[in-house]
Amino acid sequence: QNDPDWWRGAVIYQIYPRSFQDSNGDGIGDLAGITRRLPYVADLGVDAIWLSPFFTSPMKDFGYDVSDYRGVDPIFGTLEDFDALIAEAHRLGLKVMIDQVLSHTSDLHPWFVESRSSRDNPKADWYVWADPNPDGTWPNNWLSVFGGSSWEWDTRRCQYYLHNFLTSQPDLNFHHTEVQDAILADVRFWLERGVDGFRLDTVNYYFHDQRLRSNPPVDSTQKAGADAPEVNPYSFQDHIYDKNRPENLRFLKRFRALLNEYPGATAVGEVGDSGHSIELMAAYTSGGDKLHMCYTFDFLGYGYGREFITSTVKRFEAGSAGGWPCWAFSNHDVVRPATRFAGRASDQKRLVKVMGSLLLSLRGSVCLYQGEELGMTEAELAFEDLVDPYGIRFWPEFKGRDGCRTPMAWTADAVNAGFTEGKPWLPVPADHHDLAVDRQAGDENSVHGHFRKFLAFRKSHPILAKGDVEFLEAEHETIAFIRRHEGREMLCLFNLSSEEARFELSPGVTVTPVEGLGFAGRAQAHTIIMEGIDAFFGMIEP
Ligand code: TEU
Ligand code: CA
Repeated sequence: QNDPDWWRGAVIYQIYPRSFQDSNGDGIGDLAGITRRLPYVADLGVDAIWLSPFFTSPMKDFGYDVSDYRGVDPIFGTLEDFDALIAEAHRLGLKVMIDQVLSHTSDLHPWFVESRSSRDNPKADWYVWADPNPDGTWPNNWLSVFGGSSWEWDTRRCQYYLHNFLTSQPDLNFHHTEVQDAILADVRFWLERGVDGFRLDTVNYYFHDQRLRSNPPVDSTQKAGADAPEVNPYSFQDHIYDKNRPENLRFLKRFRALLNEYPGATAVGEVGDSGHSIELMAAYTSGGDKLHMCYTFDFLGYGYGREFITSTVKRFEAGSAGGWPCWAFSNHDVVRPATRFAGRASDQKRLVKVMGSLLLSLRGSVCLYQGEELGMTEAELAFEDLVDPYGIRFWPEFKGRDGCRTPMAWTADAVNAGFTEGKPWLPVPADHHDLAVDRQAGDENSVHGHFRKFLAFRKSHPILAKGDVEFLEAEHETIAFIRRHEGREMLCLFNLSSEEARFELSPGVTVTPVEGLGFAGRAQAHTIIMEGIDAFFGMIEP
């Protein structure tokens, strides 16, 4: 239980507090609701939870705009509720990781209020301020992820300030040592309260280029092909200057030194959109003196075919220099994988099981997002239902993030599927009732039953989390690899096509199939035969 290395290979269950469980009928999930549902999470067989932000916030970006890093927003409860949540999680054997949104604050954070009050106050340089160009225009061409220039004019200082996201999310100036000190003091506050680790929001955005050089336009021929339509002009720039600074490695060492004072405390960094995200993930996690783990958006987009997945993992393995990945297919920012991978196809459930097993078979740690274990689909919302400013801005080409943030479905026959007795902040889609926990739990063949079974399998086979990986040639859309750990070898095959697939074992190799995982893949002499959308796991005889 007190293994300081618990995070290596851990499965982390992400909870989006607004949408998990409402306890007081106001239609918004809260900490007390989460605490009530923790036995369900523990029963699933994950190692840790990661809570998306519950801190004091004007909620312009639903908590990713923090105005007090040490406070619990009254919508979600109190600090006492948080203490109770940690106590219950620990009683159930779950670690608790919390989100830290350090790259930017809310514009209502007292630091920013002070910083914008004049050009010479003590916090004048805590944010990134710049004079206009001589012709009055923006200091450079940097763009905000959420649309438009990343510079916003401030009428009091008569200067621009930097924001990589909403204008109400001003970017902190990490080049300033006092800023680093203040942030680390706030992080320590939560370590003292007993959290086991952090998810670091947009960890590659901490530092900006102090020379404020304009970004080069992206060479569109270099862009990964299989992605959503590029309606967001942000992706037409190669953001090599406005983030991803080498200074970050020094800061991450400071951050790690703080965590090292609390044995077992761990960090997973979110490497946000970047043309070099796998390389950054390797750089941030290598050497054992920076972050424990990172995840990128590589597997959170539309690419999921054989070539894409193998090449991404290989790229990390080749450049990782001892770093540790954390893989994810789902989170509160992207289209739910059941819909992304399978659309409304009839074999959606099979594909969700095969892809879930693939995710849990990759070397590294894993983040699962609430509802992923139910095969929850992306909610189809009307424009009137949207609340995400990102979705509202880019509608209709891009529908934003509300579709993956609708409430968790607990009870099929209850109003709002048991999430709230009030009016939910986002609607519960009618077809989610069928996916509710009470419909699936106890049924081995349900998506939930499969995840539960596979999580137990992974736990009893550390080879899956920790072993080395070697990819093998295979026909069509079969992903094939061998995992090796402490003298044992496991063959893992995933047929992502809807056609039957065969895999020939090398001469002299024999495998003992792993039974009971619910797949149809089987061994016939030297041939493994899989049905369409299927998998096979076998221990290789020494
Ligand atoms: O997301 C960072 C990130 O890269 C996102 O901009 C992502 O590309 C976008 O949501 C489109 O899918 C983190 C948080 O996960 C997100 O919820 C916040 O809005 C964002 O940071 C700003 O804090
Ligand atoms: Ca509530």
